Amino acid sequence: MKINKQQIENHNRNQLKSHKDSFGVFSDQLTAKKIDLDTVLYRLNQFQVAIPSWALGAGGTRFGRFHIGGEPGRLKEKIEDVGLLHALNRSSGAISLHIPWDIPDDPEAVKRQAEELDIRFDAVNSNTFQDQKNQKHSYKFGSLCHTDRIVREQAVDHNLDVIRYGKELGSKAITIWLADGSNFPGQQNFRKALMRTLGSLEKIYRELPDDWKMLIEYKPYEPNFYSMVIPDWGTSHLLASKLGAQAKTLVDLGHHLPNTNIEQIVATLMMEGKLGGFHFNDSKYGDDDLTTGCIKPYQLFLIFNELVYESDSDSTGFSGIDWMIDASHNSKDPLEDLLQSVEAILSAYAKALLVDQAKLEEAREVNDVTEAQELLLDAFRTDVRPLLRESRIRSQAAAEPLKLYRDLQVRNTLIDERGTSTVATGL
Ligand code: PSV
Ligand code: MN
Repeated sequence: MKINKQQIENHNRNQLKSHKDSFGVFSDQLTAKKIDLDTVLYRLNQFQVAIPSWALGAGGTRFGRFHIGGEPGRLKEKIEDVGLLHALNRSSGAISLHIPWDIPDDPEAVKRQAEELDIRFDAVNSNTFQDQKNQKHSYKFGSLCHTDRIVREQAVDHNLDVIRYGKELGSKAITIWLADGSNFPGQQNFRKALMRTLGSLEKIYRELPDDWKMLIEYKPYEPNFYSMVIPDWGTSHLLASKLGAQAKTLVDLGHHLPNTNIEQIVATLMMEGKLGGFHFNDSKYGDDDLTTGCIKPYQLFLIFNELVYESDSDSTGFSGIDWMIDASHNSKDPLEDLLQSVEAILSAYAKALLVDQAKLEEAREVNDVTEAQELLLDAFRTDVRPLLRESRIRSQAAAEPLKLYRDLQVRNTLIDERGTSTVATGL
């Protein structure tokens, strides 16, 4: 299925009257605050969030999976789905692939299809957290950290394959997330496991193309429950620093213990030039992979406030960060969920762009705690929906992507085209 220009234009025409009213009020607010509307719109328009290829189907838990119908069974269909999202919001112009779930059989054809839909390939992800069919050595006791050199070499080779696939498609980064760790005290020598991991990463890093990044993801627990070899940003940063300038830390919002101050981590990593990218999602308890911004929208805003602060004081600070979603869906249509996630991310970004950074700094310098807090709250409480709508209308996206998605009955069409029992590769 494809969404055409005419469908978008018809939809936007119908939204125009009510949009104009609300946007008028909004732009008056900006003028009063001396914020340049065009700059804000330009920055929103530039911002693209990559869609994870593994979040386009129904997510599974260890208790099962509920099929949604019309799932993309092949890479071609996954790209088609991202094309639908991008046509609706013009903010999802990238896809992040997971190997071996998404091995491109015909890279040239895949590239052509993506180009037609105006989609580029963001970071490619390796997978040494599962054993694949016909795989020689098991990752049951780890991959890059394994005690056995042969297993480590197999995992290194897999990562090199992933880089090769990524190069064929024009990706510029590899994301490495390791499930390596231990379930019981005494099981693993912490130092040796970390040093072996570093040794394996060095082998991969040596083969990294000059214009690529290596993104190192961390996670405190799961699937190992006593220790993870890369449990936190400090360990990721340590490895990235030892590896070199192309290695950076990837922050998955769900990979923190409850109440961790993620925005502070983001500020520190940016200060060091080591913030490589994000996996956006939200959570209540652990790595819940819920829709971005559905539980802690204020936290998301505070993260963007740090990002915007850094981008203002150093214009290079913002570029070079990979923005990706990493989510899972058990009870919602994944495409609807992804539209909601992108909207939440843009909303947090837009609000952060409204913060008066100069005044905030002044308040901080004189320790006016209340004023500093109010400046943030004022931006956070602003209804930016008219702004996001305006940005979409100007870039020929749908004023209300979710509404148009439903009006066009996209899911039903996909079910008609693909059937009810297709299963997307992924977890
Ligand atoms: C692990 O929980 C993770 O966040 C990593 O990014 C994986 O690649 C992804 O989820 C797989 O579902
Ligand atoms: Mn992740």
